[in-house]
Amino acid sequence: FAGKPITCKAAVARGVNDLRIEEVTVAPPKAHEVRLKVHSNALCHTDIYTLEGSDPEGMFPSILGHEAGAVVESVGEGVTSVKVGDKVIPCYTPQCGDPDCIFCNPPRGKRTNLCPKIRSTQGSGVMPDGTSRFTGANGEEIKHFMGCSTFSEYTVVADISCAKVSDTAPLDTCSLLGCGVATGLGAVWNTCDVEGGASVAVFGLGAVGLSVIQGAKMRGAKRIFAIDTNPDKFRMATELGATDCVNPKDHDKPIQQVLVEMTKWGIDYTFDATGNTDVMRAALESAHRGWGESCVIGVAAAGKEISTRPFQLVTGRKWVGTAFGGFKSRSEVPPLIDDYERGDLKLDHYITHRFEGVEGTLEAVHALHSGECLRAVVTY
Ligand code: NAD
Ligand code: AHE
Ligand code: ZN
Ligand code: ZN
Repeated sequence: FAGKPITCKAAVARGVNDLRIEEVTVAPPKAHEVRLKVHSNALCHTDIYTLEGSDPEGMFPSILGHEAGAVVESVGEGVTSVKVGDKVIPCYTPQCGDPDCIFCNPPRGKRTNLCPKIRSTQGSGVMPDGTSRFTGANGEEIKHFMGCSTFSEYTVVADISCAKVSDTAPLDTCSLLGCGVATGLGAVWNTCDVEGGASVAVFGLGAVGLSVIQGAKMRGAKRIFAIDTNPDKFRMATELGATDCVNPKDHDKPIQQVLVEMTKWGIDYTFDATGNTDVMRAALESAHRGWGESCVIGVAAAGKEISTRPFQLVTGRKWVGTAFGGFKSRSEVPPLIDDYERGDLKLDHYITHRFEGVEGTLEAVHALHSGECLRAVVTY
């Protein structure tokens, strides 16, 4: 197929909550682009958030999906970082590595993964040259999403978005590291750099929140609070290392008051993994007087804003946030799958549901809505 368009199946988001399995045509990759055969896709809450119409950058028709394991089918001119047959994780946060990119290079770029090289076109649903590689059955343009669009048997991404992994890496497990699980681990390890002995609280126990717990336990955090309104999430949280499970519905006081009373002065590091702005406030206000740090991971719906009394910051709390857990995608994600292959990083417990074929994407959406699902992996 190299150099020629490919017709394949994709789950196309036609409008709010309107996901349809359709035939699409995927054009060959242009310069510095890579066409991928998607092997497995895990569903992240952010895909649902966009499908539900909550994303200010959301567009229809588009091909969503951004947690995947894939194989390089063909490459465009000038691509040297990957070759046909390589296994890759498409990453919505690219890493251009250009010598003049102040985000990719030291001194200050050492502290961030927010390479802006293709961010504006990515947010507009097109490739860096301003056009789409997807065409629908009626010849209409279909937009890309988050630089990945992995709800499709084939997709085209920028070469700087492809993290090449080992030839032995299992592509279904790789999908988890394309977003949610890498984000939770990185929020703890990179963004907050949690130290051994610290106390940690996580609000929201989906795959993102649970990977915060896993990362905190691996760092040697002593007390780990797991907070969710769905008590079914507490079993896995405890298995991963949570010491205290708290359901806000069991209390008639604000949850931040409950947590501060349990600890006297609050918790060293708190994380929001719900996307609810009231919960973000509760997480900040549960942080320790004098030094507590609260990290926003959750993505809030369009128009939502966060607030607190400035006194909360005056008295030493910090409010921070993370994108993709601060991981520089191409250099720092592949070692995570190496850790998995060596048995040093457990990941299998996040896959609670499996479906076959692009059609399985519809079932995956139902599963994530059900509250019983951490990650539903669809293998094409
Ligand atoms: P999920 O839907 O699987 O999990 C969310 C959890 O939050 C559920 O267990 C739910 O019961 C719980 N919850 C909902 N309301 C709550 C409340 N008021 N109090 C306590 N718990 C509550 O979602 P996920 O895939 O784990 O993603 C979590 C969030 O992180 C989403 O907002 C997603 O968009 C975002 N996200 C951000 C990044 C990033 O880089 N910043 C990356 C991945 C996901
Ligand atoms: N499009 C939204 C913002 C969405 C958002 O914040 N996305 C997270 C990743 S969620 C992954 O599941 C993120 O990392 N954002 C950084 C970026 O550059 O997009 C909006 O508000 O417009
Ligand atoms: Zn860069
Ligand atoms: Zn995601």
